[in-house]
Parts: sequence; C-alpha cells; structure tokens
Amino acid sequence: MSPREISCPLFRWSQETPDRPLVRLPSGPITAAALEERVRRAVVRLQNEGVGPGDRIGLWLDDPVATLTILLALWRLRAVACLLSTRLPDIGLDAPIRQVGLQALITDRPCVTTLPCWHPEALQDAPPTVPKAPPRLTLDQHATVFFTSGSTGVPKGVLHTIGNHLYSARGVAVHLELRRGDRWLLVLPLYHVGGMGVVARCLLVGAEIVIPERRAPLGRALVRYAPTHASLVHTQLWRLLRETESPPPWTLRAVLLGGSAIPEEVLQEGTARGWPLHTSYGLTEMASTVTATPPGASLELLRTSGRVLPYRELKIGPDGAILVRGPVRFAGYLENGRLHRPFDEAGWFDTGDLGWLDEAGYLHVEGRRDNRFISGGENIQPEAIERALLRLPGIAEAVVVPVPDPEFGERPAAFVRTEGERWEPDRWRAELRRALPGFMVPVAFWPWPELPDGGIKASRRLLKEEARRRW
Ligand code: 4YB
Repeated sequence: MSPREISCPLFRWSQETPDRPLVRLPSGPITAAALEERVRRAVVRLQNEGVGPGDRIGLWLDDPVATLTILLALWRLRAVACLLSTRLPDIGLDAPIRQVGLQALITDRPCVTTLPCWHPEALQDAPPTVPKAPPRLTLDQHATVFFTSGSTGVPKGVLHTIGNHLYSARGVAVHLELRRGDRWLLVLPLYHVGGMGVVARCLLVGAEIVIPERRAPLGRALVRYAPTHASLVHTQLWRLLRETESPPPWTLRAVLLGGSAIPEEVLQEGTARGWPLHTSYGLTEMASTVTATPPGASLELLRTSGRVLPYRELKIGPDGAILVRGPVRFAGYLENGRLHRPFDEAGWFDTGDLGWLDEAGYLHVEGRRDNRFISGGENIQPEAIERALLRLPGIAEAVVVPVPDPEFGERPAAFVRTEGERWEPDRWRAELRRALPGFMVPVAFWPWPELPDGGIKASRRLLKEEARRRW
C-alpha cells in the first residue's frame, strides 16, 4: 500500500468484527457485515450505471442510512458524493447543480432535473460481489462536496478529500477519547459537516452511529440509546434542558457544541446540571471542528471556543482574521464546475471570521468580517450585540442586522427568539445600555420571523432582507 493509501475502515470492521453494530436505528442495529454488504450492492449498481473516478454525484436524500451507504460506495469507485440539503425546494437545486457540474442525482423524490436520477432502493437490488482485493482509498482522492451559502446567498461547493475527513476524525477522536464500541448520537443532517464529522469519527474507530427517530425529543433518544457522545447546536441543547429535568445519562462522556457562539445561559445551566459540554469552533472548509475545549472544562473555558486540535493549524492575521490550514483544509471551492483554491502561498485559508487567542492558546471568536457595519463612524460587530443579548435571561436566539438610517448611515436592529419569557424590549434595552455603548443598542426588536428552513443556522442574509422590509 502506498503511503497515500488507506484501507477502507468499514471493510476492515466487516472482516475483524462482522457482528459488531456500526449503525443503531429505532428498528435495530446494522452490523459491520450488513453495512459492508449494502455498500457492495450499491457499488455494483453504480458501476453498471457507469459511475467512475472523479464523477460528481448528487445525494438528495432524507434517509441517513441510504446516504451513508451510497457515500461509501461512491468513495470505493473514486467518485465524489455531493450532499444536497433536503430542506432545499426543488428549484433550489439548480444553483448547486450548476456550481459543481453534477453527472447524476440520487434521490427518493420525483426527479426534477434533466440529470439522470436514481432511486436509492434501486441501488440495492443487485447481488453484492466480493471485491478481489481489499478496497483502498487515497488520501488526496476527492470525496465530498458540501454547500455553504455565504453572504451573497449563492451556494459554494466545498470540495474535500478522503484525507480531510480522516484527519478531521483522528483529531476529534483523540480529543474526545472516542473508542471502539462507543455510541455517537447523530442528530445533525448529513448534508452538514457536523453530521459528516460524526460518521467519519465512528467509522474510523469502529463506534456506533446512533440515528434516533426523526424529530423525536432528544431527551428520549438519550435515555433509549445511552450514547457516549453527541454533537449538538446550541438550540438543541437549549430544548433538551427545557425538556428534561433528569441528569445526563451516566454513559454520556461528551457533548460537542458547534456552529456558533453558545448563549451564556445554556452554558451555565448545562454545566450546573452536569452535562459534559465542549464548546468548539469549526467550519465546512476545515471538515468540521478546528478548536474545542477539553473534557471537564470550567465555565470560564467554555466561554472560549477551545484550543486547536491535532492536524489543524490556526493563526490570527494582522487584521484579527482567523487563518487556518493543515491536513483537514479543503481542496477548494467548485464554482461553475471549476476548482478555485483560495489559499495563500503557505496554504493558509482566510476563514472570514475575526478573533483572538489568549495566552493559554484558547480561541475567542468575535464574528464574521463581512457582518461588520459602520454606524455614525463607529464600527459595529453585530455578534458582540448578540452575545450581550444572549446573556439576558430567556433569550434563546438573537441575530442583529443593520437597517438604513439617514443620520448614522446604518443602525443595529435585532431579531430575538424568546423561550418561555415575556416580550420585554424595554427591559432588554435598559440592560444593554449597561453593557454596551449607546450606538450598539438596537433601534428595533422584532420577534423571530418565519423563515424558509435554511438548515442548522438562521440565514443572516434573509434576516437582513426581512429587517429592511420592516424598517
Ligand atoms: C462560530 C463558532 C463559534 C462556528 N463562535 N462563530 O463536529 C463539529 O464541529 C460540530 C458539532 C456540533 C455542531 C456543529 C459542528 C460543526 O461541524 C460546525 C461547523 C460549521 O458550523 N460550519 S459552517 O460552515 O456551517 O459554519 C462555519 C461558521 O460558523 C464559521 O465560519 C463561524 O462564522 C461560525 N462559527 N463556530 C462563533 N464557536
């Protein structure tokens, strides 16, 4: 085997521990041998359809097991799995299809494009063939495309290699002491790197991917499946803490929180009630987690985004920009079918996020450079106002956007989602005046609007448009 090659972890588990579950569903476990068989069936059918090295195949599927099976089959054929959000309406597919240059789409919905469409079940009706040699993957083989919407709303295709996912998984597995037989709760979609991260880590070490009933309360899933690990966004943890009074299950060793800053109240309540929280900073372009706090971190440490994990490098640029590189860094963006590599000569990628490192090497994220705006000559980083809002009791979510103002140019306005608490903009304004300079206190507070479902995060672009309509 060349140094750039690795053996396929699933194949290895299917040989060494065929009866060990690798996926846990409400209907029961899927063993390593059974998953391997599914992947082999899909390999046969995809090969018959002519799928080969470098082909880019869209996956627009709700079913995580079908997604996982086809993803692994595509890797064995050296093709690229392009994961499309199932929250996209049909018409929303055009832009990502064009950006990436897809050859075919695998979906269980009616085919809405001119591309060849294959149903996932049809990819399971061939007899599996036993490979002549153990399947091998190459570290620099193109593996996946995930889509990030960016501030313009035009989706960019983020291309990863096998090596990106492997090293991402290695660093997190070591940091969170993930071992064979552990169980990681998958309640993030597989078209987001946070979901992919769970899959890669579990496959690497031979842990179980636990997939509970969709939309079932998290508390129930924790009791039923007794996971050792879980990846959550802060709203999921917030709801979980509201839903249950119970202490965390004794099996649970790590809750990895990611995707944004975490409200103070969630951190305080979570740690006081004994939840094993880890805050983190990550991004699609780095195949998920870049920094994370260690096991047993104090509340003070949890207010940071943690320290850099193995196989990642991070530095702060002259203007406070967070720059990253290392074996987990993506291969580039696919734009109009072409690969664009936005890296400097030394391989650094400018994340667009601003932040700083403290003396102990813990990362503090301030916000995104392109969210900043100027109000009466003062620079406003809206995330600083959001952090202040999220420290107030009962505020579960806050997004601050600029609205036009003849005198100041732009001024901040806030969308706020409360949980259980009353709607009290006067009180919030008074509290914020104590914490922030006057120009940072929002001129308007609006309740969280109904938005088209944008995935695991609210779209700041849509909220900005909504604010302009209301102002
Ligand atoms: C932040 C931020 C922070 C990101 N403070 N802004 O496995 C994981 O790492 C995981 C576990 C649970 C939930 C999510 C994850 C993720 O993968 C998150 C990765 C992610 O959010 N990627 S993204 O491309 O959708 O967004 C990246 C952006 O999110 C960053 O560029 C930041 O702007 C923001 N962000 N962590 C403040 N701690």
